[in-house]
Amino acid sequence: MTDIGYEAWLGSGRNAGSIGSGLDAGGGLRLEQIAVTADLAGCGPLARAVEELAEGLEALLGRRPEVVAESRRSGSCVLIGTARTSAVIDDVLSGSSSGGSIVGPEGYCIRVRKRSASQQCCIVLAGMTEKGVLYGAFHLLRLLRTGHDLTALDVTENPAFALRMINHWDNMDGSIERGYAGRSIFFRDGEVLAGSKRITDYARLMASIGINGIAVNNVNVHELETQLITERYLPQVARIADVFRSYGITLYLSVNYASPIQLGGLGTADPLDESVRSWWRDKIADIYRYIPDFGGVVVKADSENRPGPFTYGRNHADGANMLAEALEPFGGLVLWRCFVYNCHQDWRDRSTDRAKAAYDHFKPLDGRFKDNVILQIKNGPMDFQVREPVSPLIGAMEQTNQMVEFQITQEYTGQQRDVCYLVPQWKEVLDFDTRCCGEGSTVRRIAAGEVHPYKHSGITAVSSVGDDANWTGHHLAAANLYGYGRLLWNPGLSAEEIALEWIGLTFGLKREDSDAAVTHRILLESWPAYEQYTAPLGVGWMVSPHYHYGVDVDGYEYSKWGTYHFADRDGIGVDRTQATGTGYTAQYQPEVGERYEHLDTCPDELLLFFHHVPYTHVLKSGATVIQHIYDTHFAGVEQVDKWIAEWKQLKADRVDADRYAHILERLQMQLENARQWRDVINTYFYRKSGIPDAHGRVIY
Ligand code: GCV
Repeated sequence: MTDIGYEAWLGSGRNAGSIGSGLDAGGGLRLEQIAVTADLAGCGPLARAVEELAEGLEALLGRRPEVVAESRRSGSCVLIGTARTSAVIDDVLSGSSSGGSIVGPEGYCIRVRKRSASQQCCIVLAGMTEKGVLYGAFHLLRLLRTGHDLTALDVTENPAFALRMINHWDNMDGSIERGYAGRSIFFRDGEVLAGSKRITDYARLMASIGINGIAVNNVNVHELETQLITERYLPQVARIADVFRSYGITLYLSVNYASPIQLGGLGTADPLDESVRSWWRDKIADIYRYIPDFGGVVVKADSENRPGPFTYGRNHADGANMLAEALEPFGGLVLWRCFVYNCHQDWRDRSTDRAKAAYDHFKPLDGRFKDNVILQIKNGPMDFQVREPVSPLIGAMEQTNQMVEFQITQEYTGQQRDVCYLVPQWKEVLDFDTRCCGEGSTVRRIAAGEVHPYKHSGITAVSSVGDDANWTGHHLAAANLYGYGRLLWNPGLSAEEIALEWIGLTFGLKREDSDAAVTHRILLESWPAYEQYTAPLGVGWMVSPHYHYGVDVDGYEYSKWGTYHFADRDGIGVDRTQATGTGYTAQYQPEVGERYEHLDTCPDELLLFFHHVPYTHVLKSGATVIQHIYDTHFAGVEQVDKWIAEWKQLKADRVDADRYAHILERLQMQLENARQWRDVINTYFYRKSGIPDAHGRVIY
């Protein structure tokens, strides 16, 4: 098997020789040494930073820089260190040349300093902590690999969000729920793969994009995984935590709410029962004996048949607080998921609306959760559809910590067979103004803890990684993983810029290269295209049940999952208005809810999420709903066809043969998928409505 793609965006770049401008291009930056202000006895993030720089510079310059103590530096070097270990470092940290920038605990500065005596230039990389230095090292290497001019470097960076997490949905038999890139890198045949090099390489990849917390097991905690918090498995889990720690990453575990029964032999998991509370206190103390910096637990309770406090007539605050109390002495967190809804709904019942469930369950509990609980809220009210409105629960709780959950794994967006670059979708969510504290209360500011005084906040996402050689199955799907981390560090970056960075780092292509332009276009056009050939106007859920890849218009229509489109011969969509529907729009702030409530102000792309309309309803675009369905489905397929033609035009020597062929093959698969969607959807709605396509195209 080829290992092309294993290095992902950390490969030295095929054009490494031609990049790294500013290196000895008259600027005196020959970087012969890496000078360190502390001794490197440990194997923490500082040691990792030195290792990265040494290897990265060697790959770029063709010679390995010597690693020396600061006192022994001479000539041109990279000087690295943390606060209070050197006067030069402190000077750099105390302010940028423009003055006044503040470096936070995970932040760093990178500046060029000339040593007056020798006129030699040094790059000074200073972090408040070792983690900051490691992030800075990856930043510096990124600049070098993408050919930035370093002669006037003046960088001050801090991450936008405090918690920047990944959730794996990995099971101990090695399978991954909603995984599309092979098997688990953490577990196999009931064992923990402690000591695997792959885990170290993964931690490195994640650190390079600023991820600082990873939950390694599935939120659906089955029988065997329940035992991960026992003496049987904790020693191995602790070894993974050791690797993570050296890359500045904290380990979290998903736990089974019913553990006191399943592991402790108690007759109950009632959160108010003293024996249950005491069991959890002991159990959490055990975990910390093995993993002193354990991050905390992720909990899916009373959700999709998982156990939870409802069984005992208690609420989610009771359940979460019980765990929080046990974790509090150690500084641990409870990441409590809000994906709670009735998954046994009767499709005949038109009054229950799944979209309303999370808000209805959690909003009334605001202020009743302990300080170390964070509610983990999916970005939309349903479930990671290609298009959904932002969840009205985000920002709606002033006194309860919140974090947003995205999905990198492409469960509903092509399953890493179809290309679908999700950074533009995530940016739309982050830029959405909830109005919860007046204008400017964006999701981004809420998740950064700037709108409400949250003690903890941030963003997490479901991982797309498996043991496929290239980590993500589709080579182009790695752009989502990279983009997720970059966006969490700096949500001000554009989706375009992130894609360009990724292409440059992954393929060694420069931005002005026409092959980079083709790849860039495909990425940027892919989310809109996926939306075009799948579910129109925000309606969602026309996917094959359970698998969620491929079209099945009525697959979920008469099911228990609460996911309906209500198409009949006259029209389609879900009436979620207050006036005549489920009243979901009332969960938003009035300015937002009003916009969705009325047909004339509801944006086209979410029309069918909020309204049931006739096929002849005229959209703001001027097209009728039925014509829009036909047009977008034809356009989506044409788009994929066009990518294939463009991909075939790439210059043979630019993207290597393996990746070239792999991507072409996946695009061809995508074309088949898109055609199937187009023909099934168009035919279905033509047969339902009896209205022909205005352009007379083939519909069956
Ligand atoms: C881990 C959806 C997915 C499930 C997933 C669930 C969740 O329903 O299809 O596989 O379970 O979301 O987020 O808990």
